Amino acid sequence: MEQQITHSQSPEHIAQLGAFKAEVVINSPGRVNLIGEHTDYNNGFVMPTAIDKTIQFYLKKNGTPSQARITSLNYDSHFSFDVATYDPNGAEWTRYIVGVVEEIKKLGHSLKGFDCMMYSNLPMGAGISSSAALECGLAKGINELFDLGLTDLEIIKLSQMAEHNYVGTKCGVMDQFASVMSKENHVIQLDCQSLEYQLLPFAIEPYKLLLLNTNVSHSLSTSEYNVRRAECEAGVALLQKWYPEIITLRDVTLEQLQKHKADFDPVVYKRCEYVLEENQRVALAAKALKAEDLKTFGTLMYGSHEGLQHKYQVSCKELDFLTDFSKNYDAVLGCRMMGGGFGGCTINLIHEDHIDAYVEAAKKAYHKQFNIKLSTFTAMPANGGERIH
Ligand code: GAF
Repeated sequence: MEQQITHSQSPEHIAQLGAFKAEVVINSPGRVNLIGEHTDYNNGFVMPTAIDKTIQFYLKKNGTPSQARITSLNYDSHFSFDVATYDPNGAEWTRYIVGVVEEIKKLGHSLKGFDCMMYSNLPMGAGISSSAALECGLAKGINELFDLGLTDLEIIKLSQMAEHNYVGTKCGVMDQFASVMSKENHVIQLDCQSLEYQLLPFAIEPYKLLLLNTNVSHSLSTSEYNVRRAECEAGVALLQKWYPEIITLRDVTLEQLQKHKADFDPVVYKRCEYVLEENQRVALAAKALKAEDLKTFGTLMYGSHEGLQHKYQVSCKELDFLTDFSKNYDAVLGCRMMGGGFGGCTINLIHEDHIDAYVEAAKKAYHKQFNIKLSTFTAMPANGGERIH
């Protein structure tokens, strides 16, 4: 049987949450991305959706002028801070929280004291964006609790800025957008430049999305992420010599890039080439999805992985192993690494009748190769963050 990652909601947790008497409860999801990786911060195209793995936030005002008390039930950790003053010295997970509060304050809102309990069934570090679920869920919860009137777009952008300014990852907008704007049974085709989007119906029966979690998270992920972003910006700066109108890689054609190949540092060149090709793959994938041509869609997923592995170089041996492994199975139409890279999950487009046998074989092979346990779960498109109480 496929291994399910479940809420480990113990009777004590349920009792604690009952006694807490939340005024506001928010369900905030993680996301998958079908295709369009590392394109968002280059103003390109992506195709994510929220999934049914979430962080739940239970919030209430606590009557203090400015004391925030946060509890993570999963980790049994507590953390308090003063919402009126900024202290940069917190543990990493607390920086997402303080960052969201600071970014809300920058929009001119002043907050009072509140208590917040969090409960998650979203695996951390698996590349399914527990960080966006955390930022956006908290922002939405504070918005509802204090009736701030923030729009969805403000929640998305302030959450992204919390990650830039208080965590240090210069992420794009994809994860926050998916966590807030997704709709059940649809994927989002998002233009990260204009933030215009289409909800594409996602009827892929008898296929399913299967995530294989490598359970590795290599320490390079944040530093290399920012390096990739800088490499893309270096490519743009060079191209501006000939094309001053260019602002991001979104404005560049493959022909323009190829014409100046000799002037490029070879590493920067292949980064830029990957991004332009990946944008094209997203457009082709949207077309294939609309035509219910899942075979083509799957081939594009493999193309995306190939680019991420060789040109963008954000994959790792565990992700490459699982992607190569999938190629031996006709039931898998496509597979690729997902998210920032250097660990986390592969996303697989697989025939539902073959999931159990495939998972068993993949677990065995993965364990034999790396001596690491593979965890797996299916994920289908779900709604973005919602107030459920
Ligand atoms: C991470 C980032 F947060 C996203 O913005 C995106 O760039 C992704 O990596 C790669 O596509 O999830």
